Amino acid sequence: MSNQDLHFELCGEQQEVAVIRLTRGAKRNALNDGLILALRDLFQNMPASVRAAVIDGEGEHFCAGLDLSELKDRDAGQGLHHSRMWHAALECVQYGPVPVIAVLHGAVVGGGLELASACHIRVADESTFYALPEGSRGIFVGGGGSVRIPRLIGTARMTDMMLTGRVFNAADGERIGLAQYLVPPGQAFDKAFDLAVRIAQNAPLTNYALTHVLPRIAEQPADQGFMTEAMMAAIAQSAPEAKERVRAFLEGRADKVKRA
Ligand code: 1HE
Repeated sequence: MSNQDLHFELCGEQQEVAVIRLTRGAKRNALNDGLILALRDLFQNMPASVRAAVIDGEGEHFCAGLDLSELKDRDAGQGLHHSRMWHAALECVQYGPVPVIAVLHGAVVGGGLELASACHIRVADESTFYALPEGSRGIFVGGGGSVRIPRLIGTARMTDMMLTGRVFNAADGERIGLAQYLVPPGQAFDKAFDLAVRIAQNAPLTNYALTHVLPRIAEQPADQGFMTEAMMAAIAQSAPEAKERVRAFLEGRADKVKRA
């Protein structure tokens, strides 16, 4: 992967955390085709040491969404394929090799919210604001937002955001489910990184179950979901690592659950 607008770094004691940063701050990290393809390539070629990833944006804003300067010359067929390209890339984020944490600050708008929605955890600082300006630009979401965002906040709220241009601030964003964590300004990266280090310590099969199997169970009718759950549970518990972790608890070598 080489793209001047995307920075990649391996961090953590065992290089287990990938830190990915959009570095197109001058354009508010607007996502052009090159950047979307670079994100796809990066998640398809993640080094084997990586157990969790963090996505951040340079400057005052996480991401201003689609690079609107590339929109103007496309016909309908090209638009269809362009949207499908975003789908393929964000699918690589959501169903990639590791859990991904988005570090949100400033604008998280349009395709920026679509990218954030493809991540598994969103940590926002108090400067964050969320919008879907597609409605006022005369276009529609095309990066999977109509599928993923209603699953986070409900169809009615997304409809409102697009029909009226409603902007949610950081506190309201956390309240309605756009972010799972809300922290003071400037602290989202550190919080996300700590979470990534923690997640990286889980059994890889458990993380796989959570990122690849749980969302599918959530889409299944209950009867099928129970069956998929039982099969995943059986696979997870049969791994030697699971047996060792359970033994460690029973022998007093593992942490208890502590009060929040
Ligand atoms: C851009 C983009 C962009 C900024 N495409 N160039 N997204 C939007 O409709 C959001 C459009 N952007 C904004 O509303 C604002 O830029 C922000 C609130 C994000 C930031 O405001 P601010 O005052 O900090 O920055 P700015 O002065 O508006 O922008 C700085 C530069 O970035 C400027 O370029 P310059 O050459 O004049 O310096 C802007 O033109 C440029 N810039 N945002 C291109 N989005 C898969 S479908 C998804 C569909 C969508 O995402 S639609 C929503 C698009």
